[in-house]
Amino acid sequence: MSNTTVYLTEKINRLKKERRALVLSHNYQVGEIQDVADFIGDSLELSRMAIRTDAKVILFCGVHFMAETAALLNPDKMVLIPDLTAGCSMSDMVTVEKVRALKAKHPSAVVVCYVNTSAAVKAESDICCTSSNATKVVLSIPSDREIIFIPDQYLGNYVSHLTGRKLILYDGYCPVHYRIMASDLEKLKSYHPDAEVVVHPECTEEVVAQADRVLSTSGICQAVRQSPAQKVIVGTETGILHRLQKENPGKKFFAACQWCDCAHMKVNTLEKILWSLEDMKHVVTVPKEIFPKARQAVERMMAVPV
Ligand code: CIZ
Ligand code: SF4
Repeated sequence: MSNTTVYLTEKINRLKKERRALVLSHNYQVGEIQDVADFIGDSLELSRMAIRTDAKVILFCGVHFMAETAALLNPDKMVLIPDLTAGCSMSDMVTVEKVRALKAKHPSAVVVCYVNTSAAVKAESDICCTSSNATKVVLSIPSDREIIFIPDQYLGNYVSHLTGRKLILYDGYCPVHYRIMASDLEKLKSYHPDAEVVVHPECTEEVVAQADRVLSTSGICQAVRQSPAQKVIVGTETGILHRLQKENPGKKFFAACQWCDCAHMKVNTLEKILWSLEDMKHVVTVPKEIFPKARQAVERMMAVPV
């Protein structure tokens, strides 16, 4: 750990006590942010953590839609994000107008939105889902109903395949997971034939087809902990490797793609976390016109038994 990291970490730890703030880190954050956080997890786990805590200030180290989801579930708490520009390329691919156009084309369809959407898009949707519960959310919808699934075509395709439900898909995708090439994965598997292959469902069908397990980020962490495999090829954003290596020091991890870094996730830095706590910025709020409907979509998801 560099001197600067030690210095910033100490300052953050002191200030978070003073501010009585809870620091949450997504599995994709850089290692030093994960190390200073009170909890690491996926977006839903972190939002749930925010509900459970007595802390009145939540510093959400992740991207904007995640902090917005935490704000929707914690209206009485102050939710901060280190950098307001931390967006999500996939979430930007779907707008309110585009969802309305799809709904006009399929007026009786139920709209399922991936958590990677803005609160405004969630407000246009009936129920939200994450990569860990998408299958259960889709199966909770009566089988005679049409379903529009936005915005990730790859997650949608995978869920459609698992559930046998025909989904009306949207053409969104994650440009970071799209970088994982099936041909590279094939080569890596040939170098490490004894490795277990775990990938995220945002990957393309060709990559998913080569995986032993297809899981959300926290699903990957849990599966790796429980698996006897000593070598693991990981197909998702590379920030997760820090957590995997820390929790499983004896195991060897290989990134399915070395360039699988999300620029949005990586705009957060230790300095920005410190500045956030110093100045109590940047507050993430959801406009009151869309708040009730967006919250309803998230609450309906949380009511689906896991
Ligand atoms: O919900 C999350 O945190 C996302 C976007 C991915 C995952 O699999 O954890
Ligand atoms: Fe969005 Fe992809 Fe980055 Fe996740 S990894 S925040 S889906 S751009």
